[in-house]
Amino acid sequence: MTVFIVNLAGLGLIGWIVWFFWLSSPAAATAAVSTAGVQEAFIVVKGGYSPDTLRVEAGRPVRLMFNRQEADPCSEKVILDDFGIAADLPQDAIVPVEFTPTEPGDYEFACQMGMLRGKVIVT
Ligand SMILES: [Cu+2]
Repeated sequence: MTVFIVNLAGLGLIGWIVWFFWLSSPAAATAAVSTAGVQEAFIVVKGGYSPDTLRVEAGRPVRLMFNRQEADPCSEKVILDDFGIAADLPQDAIVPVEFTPTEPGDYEFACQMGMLRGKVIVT
């Protein structure tokens, strides 16, 4: 009986781990709208983008402020192909990247090698 309970607890734990790491997607951060009507979001670059998913509205300017907090050359550029943007991200600086999405959709941003990824969900 004890063995059975232990197995059940183990299965429950495995299920939780699978759910937590693979199935649950973190809620997308919604960009804050400034008084000038710009949708602003602050993104920390450190082994990835945090947050890595942003929700904005079409037809309004977006300003993503990238703050790279690492020396890893992997993340020294951020590319937004759909908007023709390639920005250098000096370490510890805050680099604003501005564009205005006109069409709803998912727009990816990534480092120059495509290893770090994030996306802007335009609705
Ligand atoms: Cu990279």
